[in-house]
Amino acid sequence: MSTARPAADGPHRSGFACFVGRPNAGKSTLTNALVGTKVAITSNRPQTTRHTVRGIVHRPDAQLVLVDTPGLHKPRTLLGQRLNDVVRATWAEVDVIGFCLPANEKIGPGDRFIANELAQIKRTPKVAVVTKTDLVERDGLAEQLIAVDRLGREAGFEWAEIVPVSAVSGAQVSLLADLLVPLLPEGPPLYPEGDLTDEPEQVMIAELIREAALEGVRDELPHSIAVVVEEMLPREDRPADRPLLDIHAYLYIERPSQKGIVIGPKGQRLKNVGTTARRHIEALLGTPVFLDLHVKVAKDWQRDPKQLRRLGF
Ligand SMILES: Nc1nc2c(ncn2[C@@H]2O[C@H](COP(=O)(O)OP(=O)(O)OP(=O)(O)O)[C@@H](O)[C@H]2O)c(=O)[nH]1
Ligand SMILES: [Mg+2]
Repeated sequence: MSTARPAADGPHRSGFACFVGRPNAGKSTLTNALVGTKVAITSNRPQTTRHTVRGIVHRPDAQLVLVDTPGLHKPRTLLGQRLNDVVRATWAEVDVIGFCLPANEKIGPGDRFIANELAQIKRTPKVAVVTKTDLVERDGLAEQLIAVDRLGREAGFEWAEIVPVSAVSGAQVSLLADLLVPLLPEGPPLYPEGDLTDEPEQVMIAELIREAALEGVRDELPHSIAVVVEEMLPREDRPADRPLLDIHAYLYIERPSQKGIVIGPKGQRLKNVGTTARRHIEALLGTPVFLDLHVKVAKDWQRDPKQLRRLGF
């Protein structure tokens, strides 16, 4: 089940590995753990990731580009369909597919559906990544590894590897990178040294705001939230040693009734979202930020092609 680490003087390898799996399987958390920094937002709400996010792992022997994808699910809206299309387009293009399956959840129809789809992509090696191993006992993990092995065989393919990992404890995370690298083609680095992602700054900022807004909201609301950064401008009349960046962003929801929930009593919730997001944005940019956040209704945007386009889907 394991491939030896290539010799340090072996060929340099570079390429793309995508993580796929059901919503909430731990794909983005694992991407961040491998890259060593937060490139993708995460939450305990399903369908957090809404576009592919590339995270880059630099090693002396290889450059491994991880492509985090939205969770594959039964679509209920046009947005859901678009997200699934993005996942399918991605796995057709990468060098390796990492199928993430949580150690603490029984394999279900959603997983079998994905496995059967993956079986169609014949040439691409498939690695089963059993995530969240910190949440299960040894016996439970052993059972899950056997079930995952069977899942592959029933779908008609052999896993190139089956790797249990915990992105939270860090267990086996670097082993996973060691196992993915030999599956990449030989080649020079694809991204400049030091680049950890190719996400535009504006997109990362919008994502950090959305992540803060997802915290603590319930039911369907997480799906209804979209964030767009409208403007980023250095504040004028500031001394060079005390810069301030003004960021104006809109938080979109789908119905007027959701406004009150997002804003909270006396605006307290929105204020907290702003404070949390600002701290993360300042850490990302390394500069003080004034975050101006407005809530707007974009009626039923998840089902409306025109609005989806405007929101970048
Ligand atoms: N205990 C534990 N929790 C984890 C681990 N990895 C992820 N989680 C949690 O699982 C939840 C989902 O994680 P995400 O990384 O956002 O999952 P995802 O697969 O990217 O989800 P979508 O983007 O919605 O498809 C979050 O609450 C994470 O903190 C892990 O290794 N251990
Ligand atoms: Mg995700």
